[in-house]
Amino acid sequence: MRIPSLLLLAFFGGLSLTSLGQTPSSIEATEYDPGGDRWFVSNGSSLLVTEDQGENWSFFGEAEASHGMEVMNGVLYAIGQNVIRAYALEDASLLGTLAIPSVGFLNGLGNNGAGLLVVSDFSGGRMYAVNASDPTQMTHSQLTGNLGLTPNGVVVDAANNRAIVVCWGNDADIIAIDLESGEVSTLVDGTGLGNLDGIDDDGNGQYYVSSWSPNRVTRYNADFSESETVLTGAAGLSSPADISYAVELDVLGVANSGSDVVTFHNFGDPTNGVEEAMPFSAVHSGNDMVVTLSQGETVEVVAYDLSGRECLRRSEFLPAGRFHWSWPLGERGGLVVVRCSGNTVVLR
Ligand SMILES: [Ca+2]
Ligand SMILES: [Ca+2]
Repeated sequence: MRIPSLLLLAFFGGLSLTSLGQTPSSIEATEYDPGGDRWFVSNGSSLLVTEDQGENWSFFGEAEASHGMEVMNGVLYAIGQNVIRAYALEDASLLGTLAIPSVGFLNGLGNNGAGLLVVSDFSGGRMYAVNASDPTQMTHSQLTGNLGLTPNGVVVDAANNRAIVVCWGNDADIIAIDLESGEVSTLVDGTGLGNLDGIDDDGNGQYYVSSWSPNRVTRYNADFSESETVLTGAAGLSSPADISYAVELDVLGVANSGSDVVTFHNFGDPTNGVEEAMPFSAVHSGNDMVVTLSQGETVEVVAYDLSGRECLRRSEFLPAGRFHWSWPLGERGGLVVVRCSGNTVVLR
């Protein structure tokens, strides 16, 4: 029986990974795992995980990360002192490693959701593509020559087949690299910000960028023509390094390298998570999803697979009553988000 054995594995895997009371140190990057609704943080020579947004941290097996991390297709990819390692999300086992020759300082990591990683060499000034379609046999290719810049955080804009990279230094730039041609273009020629570190997208066409000078997170629109400050030191930022936006929760996680604290910032509907007086309920029951409405409402259902990619979105008006829908993810893992009247329920 496939499902019970997987459940047992997840259960005992979870037990064996739990050791209480770890305190993050030497942190640089955080990454959201939508399938497990948990966050990872790079911890120098180890890798910690939290299921309660930082109240409790435990070791993620023997995994290690010093810099960028990405979750893609059931795998956590992590940079640890210039080596890229692939870990199975289900049990933290090491699936494969990749050491790219002659690099200076691998720092930021992005993914396209379809087997491709993009990594920055901060001191070498170069960008590399990593074919991770088989995490046990990762291969690399050089995407650019020396940019004459200090590339740091990376996010892949899969729809436009490009990597977007934020750079270190004064009045730092934001650039884009075409993933087919390697052609480099400048999206923001001087942000007015110093020492950009992390970048991620919100799944809705906006980009969040962290900077150290000043301590800030800035939100850009899709073509980087407009920006606004959304977080400052007052929100707990301290040398904010790599960041991760959980599109399922509308929460931004920030690894603050100055304080060794991961901070979490809600950019969603402020009524999210309020369970009192909810006009509807949604539960996952066997092969079905059961939605119960006390009055006629528009219900939106969005399903995400284990890598966080949206694989279904539907929205329709339903009258009061109880409705059985087939479970949108079938046999696959992931999350289903049900929204109704400003309330959100997350099912898995
Ligand atoms: Ca990243
Ligand atoms: Ca970084």
